[in-house]
Amino acid sequence: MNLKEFAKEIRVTTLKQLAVPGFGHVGGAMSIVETLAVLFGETMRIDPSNPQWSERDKLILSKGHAGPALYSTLALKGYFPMEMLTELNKFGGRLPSHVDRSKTPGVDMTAGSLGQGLSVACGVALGDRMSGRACHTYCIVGDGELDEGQNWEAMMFAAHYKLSNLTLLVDNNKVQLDGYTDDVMKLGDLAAKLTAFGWKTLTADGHDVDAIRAALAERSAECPSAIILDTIKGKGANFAEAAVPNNHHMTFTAEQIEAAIQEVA
Ligand SMILES: Cc1ncc(C[n+]2csc(CCOP(=O)(O)OP(=O)(O)O)c2C)c(N)n1
Repeated sequence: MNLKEFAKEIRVTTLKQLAVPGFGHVGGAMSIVETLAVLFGETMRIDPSNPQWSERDKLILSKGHAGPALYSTLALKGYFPMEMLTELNKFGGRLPSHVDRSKTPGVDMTAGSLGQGLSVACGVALGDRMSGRACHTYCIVGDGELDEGQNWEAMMFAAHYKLSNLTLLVDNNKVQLDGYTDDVMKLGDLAAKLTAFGWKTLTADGHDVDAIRAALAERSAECPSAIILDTIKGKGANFAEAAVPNNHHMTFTAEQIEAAIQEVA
């Protein structure tokens, strides 16, 4: 699969999806597009026709508000029909604003209250190992989300249990809900901190599929690995990129979406 093309398709599909309600978490959805393209396009062992396959790799989208990007990816991979994407944020629909594993085929964790995903990912990875399953668990967190202390407990846990079947992907877009992460709570040298916690730590341009792929190839077989992805909040949606740092949740017009699609395509 051409991962650059797949990323473009995810981005355009996400913009079209968000156009239906006319509002949503465009910033944090756009910053993880290339990550999802690499994971679902080539890295993860999955079977879209069998989302509950016990031998599958799992994705824990801890920053659950980025659902629209994941929904586009899942639809494009055939987990559910493309027409279902019009259900985003609809009352009683199958694509809630924040991801819900009981509603959407292919979603592995219900999220929305930030900071919990890495703990769940640890449990899933340890459970797979104890059950003798050669599965890998991927967990995407936001940089702002790392303000939650539970993440750091999970980091210690993963290192202690040498969870080499766990990969943490940090969407380091430098912005959170109400401002720059550096202004709200500085993360400092995140790579050094993760390394000190016992992780193999890598960095990559989060909008370069080849760089993400190269970082994945460098992961450790002995301990958990983390990839800190340098990203831009709202990447590819020009109206959202222009609004940084106020692009966490936005309203937008059909014309803005159309112009952004033209720019991406
Ligand atoms: C426990 C908890 N506290 C606060 C919120 C409200 N909230 C939703 S998104 C967000 C910002 C998250 O920032 P980041 O993880 O950097 O996400 P991104 O910028 O990638 O969208 C906050 C504070 C929440 N969902 N859960």
